[in-house]
Parts: sequence; structure tokens; C-alpha cells
Amino acid sequence: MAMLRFDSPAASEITHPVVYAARRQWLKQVAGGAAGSVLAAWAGREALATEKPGKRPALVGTSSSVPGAITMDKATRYEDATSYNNFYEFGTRKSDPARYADTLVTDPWAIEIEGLVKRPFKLGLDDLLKLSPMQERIYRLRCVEGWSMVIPWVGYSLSALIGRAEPLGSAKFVELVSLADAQQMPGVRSSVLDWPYTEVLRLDEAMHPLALLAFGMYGEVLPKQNGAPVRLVVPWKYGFKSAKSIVKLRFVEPQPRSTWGRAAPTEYGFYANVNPNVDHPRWSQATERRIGEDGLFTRRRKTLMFNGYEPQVGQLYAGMDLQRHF
Ligand SMILES: Nc1nc2c(c(=O)[nH]1)N[C@H]1C(S)=C(S)[C@@H](COP(=O)(O)O)O[C@H]1N2
Ligand SMILES: [Mo]
Repeated sequence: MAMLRFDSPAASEITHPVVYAARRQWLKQVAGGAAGSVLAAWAGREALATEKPGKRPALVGTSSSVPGAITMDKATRYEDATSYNNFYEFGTRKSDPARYADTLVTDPWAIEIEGLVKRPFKLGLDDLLKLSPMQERIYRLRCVEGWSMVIPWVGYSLSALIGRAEPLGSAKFVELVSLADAQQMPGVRSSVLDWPYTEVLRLDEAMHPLALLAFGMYGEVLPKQNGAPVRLVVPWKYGFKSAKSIVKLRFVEPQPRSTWGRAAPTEYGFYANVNPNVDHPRWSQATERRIGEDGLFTRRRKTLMFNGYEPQVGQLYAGMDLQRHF
């Protein structure tokens, strides 16, 4: 496997080189029995999931050693992070997800792997939980609307699942597809967005260690309004890239559009990297309001390039015109 050739006739049969390393690491972990004993914590999670914080089953991970994975910013209050949400499947008001998401059934759950992969398959929640050791990461999340939060997530790098998926050498993008079930999700009955909610990452972005597949937050399983049982968190991109309640990963080429990209292509670009120098057509992105810091004299914070993760992810976009590729 050392000599990967993209011009060979069998190139489409070859595992993508950026994925190959992740797959090897995943195999090592499985072989070494490093899978965490998080399963017990998930017993009875469904029954507890709508109760108050502290009563939820724990989901703890060791602190992450991935560079940039821990910010020193003060974490947003749990009450704020779970009551001020965007999850249009449950309504367009910030208070809707906390109010209505209890109808979401998070168990049983599975993620389907399809598209340009060696062979399509499905992974159930129990297998997903064992795929890689859980880590705690404290990330800033910056919403395109101008507010931000700081959340201690629990999960592992998306690269672990991609390594397991074995995308072909021809795969260049990965689509992350959220559940769209009108029975469980009242918002899906409206046409406010083109369901299912879908987001897209370039494969090398998806393989970056900071891209997190999250199963928990604040040491507990994810509340439904935050995207239970499994969601994406891409901290250097605007919040809408971080798809919730994911049921499918599809490996593709050419570059597909995401749900927001289709809805308003001039407002929500493909990359959606946090960038204080590129305004949204209808408002500035130079500053942000940190949820929980509200008050008459609270100053807005300066938004940071790549949301403060430039040292870690800047090289992914080297030489790119970020005004054009916003
Ligand atoms: N499936 C789905 N995922 C979604 C959304 C959504 O409406 N549906 N909203 C996005 C937006 S705009 C933001 S800012 C974040 C908010 O995540 P949070 O509520 O956990 O803070 O989720 C993102 N993921
Ligand atoms: Mo957002």
C-alpha cells in the first residue's frame, strides 16, 4: 500500500490515502481491546433522556490529547446550551428543540455507510460506541447567526468512522445525513428546508482530528435537542455544518451541495469556515455574542479566524481564496 497511484486502472479500488492511516489506527485499537466500557452507561438511556441534567446516564471520556481540543474559555451553562438550539426538524424557534425533541427515538439507532466505499454497511449504536475510545473536548461553536457557545463534548474523531468505512480512492467528499422522520420530527412536515438535513465535508476536512463525532456533552449522553444520539461537531466552521442525529455517511464525487447551500447559495457557502473578514450578505461576521454573557454592558467578542482553530486547520485551505470559497 505504500505506493498509491491515482492513474492506475484500479485506482477506484484503492482506499483513499488519507483514510488508510486512520483505518490502521482503528484496527490497532480494536485488536488491542481499547474500546471503552461506555456501553453500561447507555443502558436505560432512553428512559432517562428527557430528565433534568445530572439524572442522565454518564458518558465520560478521557481528556483529549488532540492539539486544540481543549479551549480555556468558560463553558456555557448546561441550561443555556440545552434550551437555545437550532434543530429545524423540531421547529425554527430557538426554544422549539428543547420543547419538542422528546418525541425523537434514539434507540435503536444506526449509521449507514454508502456511496464510494469498498462495500456498504450499517453500524448500530452499540458498535458505534465501541469503535474508538471516548474523549472529552471543549470546543467553541460559532453559529452563522452571530452567537457562540463553549461546550464540553464527548466523542471521538470522525476519522475513526471514516477509517472503518474504507472509502475508495475516488471518494472526495463525505455527505452527513440527518434523520428526517415526520412522525418523530414535527418540523419535517413543513417545507422550511429540503429534508433530510445534509451537510458535506471535503474528505481531508472530515479526516482532520478536530472533526468530532459526538455522543455526549457535559459528561452525559447528548440531549435530544442537541442531536442525540450522535452528531457532528466541526469547531472551525459555522454551526450549521455540524449535522445532528446522523443516520448516514455517503462518500461521493463530485462535490454535492448541502441543505443550506441549496436553500441560499449566496448566503451559506460550501466551506462555511468561520471568518471575521467575510461578511454574510445580510450582516457582519466580525463579532459574536457568547450565550450566557448577555447584559446591558456586555461587549460582543471579536470573532476569530477559523473560530480560533487556525493553527490546527489553516493548512487545509492554504492558497485558497477565502473570499470566493466562503
Ligand atoms: N439536523 C440538523 N442539524 C443541525 C441543525 C438543524 O437544523 N438540523 N442546525 C445547525 C445549526 S444552524 C447550529 S448553530 C447547530 C446548533 O447546535 P446546538 O443546538 O447543539 O448548539 O446545529 C446544526 N445542526
Ligand atoms: Mo447556526
